[in-house]
Amino acid sequence: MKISLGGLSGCGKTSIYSTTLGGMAPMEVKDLGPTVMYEVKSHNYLGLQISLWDFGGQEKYRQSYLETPKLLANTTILVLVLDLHHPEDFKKADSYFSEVYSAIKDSGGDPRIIIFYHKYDTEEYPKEKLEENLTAAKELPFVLEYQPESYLTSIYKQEELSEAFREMLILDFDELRRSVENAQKHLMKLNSKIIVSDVNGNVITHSIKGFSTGIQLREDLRDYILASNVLRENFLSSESASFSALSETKKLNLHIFSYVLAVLIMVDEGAAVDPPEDIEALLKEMEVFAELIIEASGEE
Ligand SMILES: Nc1nc2c(ncn2[C@@H]2O[C@H](COP(=O)(O)OP(=O)(O)OP(=O)(O)O)[C@@H](O)[C@H]2O)c(=O)[nH]1
Ligand SMILES: [Mg+2]
Repeated sequence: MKISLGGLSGCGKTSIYSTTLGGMAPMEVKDLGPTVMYEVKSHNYLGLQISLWDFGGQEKYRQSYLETPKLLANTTILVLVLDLHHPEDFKKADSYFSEVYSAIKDSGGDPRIIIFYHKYDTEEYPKEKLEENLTAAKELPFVLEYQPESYLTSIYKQEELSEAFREMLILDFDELRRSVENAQKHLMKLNSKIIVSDVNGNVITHSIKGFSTGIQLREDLRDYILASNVLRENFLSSESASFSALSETKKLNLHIFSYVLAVLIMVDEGAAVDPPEDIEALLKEMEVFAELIIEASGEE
């Protein structure tokens, strides 16, 4: 799956990548330089092989890759980023969006188009103006013509940004999407702190308030999953396995399903305990989810 990120220079593409799949904090991306030509990053998310192409937005680079159509060819999802803090550039962005899309179409591609109305935050920007710009953005000729799926994004709203990213990645996989929705429904009913991730530590959904570190799981938890997964492979030689860690005040249960999916359940001492049958129902559902993930990565 090839995702191409396009937009004018400074609109925030590299920042979006860096704070989601790249695992960086928003404060760390303040001084990024402009991207030279383009950069390609590879990721495995839910068993899907994703290559993310971040196309530099400076004029000299835009011209040069638009004249080299094979760079944009085979794009599955075209993510166009529009900077809501710079309405004076909307017209220019609009023509660029059309050019990029046409270049992909001309090379035989038929990508899904997604627009990120970006910098949807009032960091150094007045609220009224932001809303006014958003209204104007939705009237741009490219948007009216193609009516793309859209998200309001900001690197300072990590939870929403990750959610948008996650949703986008599985938009074309109906069964995976349904499984994620089912997991979310279960999580809403449970008291335990639960994180569903893939075994690489990409968070799929969770029920922990204030937990928002982009798409990647916190490093210590990721290490725990990786270590347990190695145990599963080396000692248990089974597709699925469960692990527990216990301290005086905390209990951590990890369930790994079919190599690919991890469910972490954390219970603090004194917290309300969930009925075992409800946890069991979630785990059953996730077992099916894991099988669907394997099927989907085979179809890719
Ligand atoms: N307020 C605000 N600033 C942002 C946001 N995202 C990015 N920025 C800032 O925008 C500036 C430019 O970001 P980049 O990610 O380098 O922009 P780019 O689209 O990759 O630019 P090129 O590589 O030249 O195409 C940086 O100073 C970021 O800190 C956001 O959501 N809100
Ligand atoms: Mg960049």
